Amino acid sequence: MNNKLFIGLVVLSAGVLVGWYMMKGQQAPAVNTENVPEAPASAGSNLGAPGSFEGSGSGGVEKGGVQARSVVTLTNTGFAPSPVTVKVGTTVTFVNESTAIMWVASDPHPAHTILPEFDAKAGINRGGTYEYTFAKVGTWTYHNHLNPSAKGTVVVTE
Ligand SMILES: [Cu+2]
Repeated sequence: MNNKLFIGLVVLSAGVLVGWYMMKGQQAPAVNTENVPEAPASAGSNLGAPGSFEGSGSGGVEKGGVQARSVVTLTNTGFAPSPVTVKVGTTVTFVNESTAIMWVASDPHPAHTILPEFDAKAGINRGGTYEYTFAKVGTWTYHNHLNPSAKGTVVVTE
């Protein structure tokens, strides 16, 4: 009896979903256009860096893990890429693509004391972002304050 109503609802829902995805797609590049320095081609100081910081599939990853663009995505499997290596002064954008609320904060949980300013100080919904500009050289570990088993590392170099 209500087939028409049901089909109408399905079409409406699909439209809303498509619209949401398009908006989401537009947000991601827009936040990366400011304050992200281009990595110079002559990153010679990283040649002898110990360990391998292979990113997990992000298009912006260069050899050695130094990135011109710095975006870390939280999905239901955790933060990626991690670790990520950036130059001091780089703004890293954390994008919440998980199905839960994201609260990026520096270790240790729950005190957040190794880099107290590196703390979203609030939950960020799916599709939202948190940006932090790393002004101090060091290896900064962090976690999702609302799900502390999700961990990540940002290595900040000169
Ligand atoms: Cu915490």
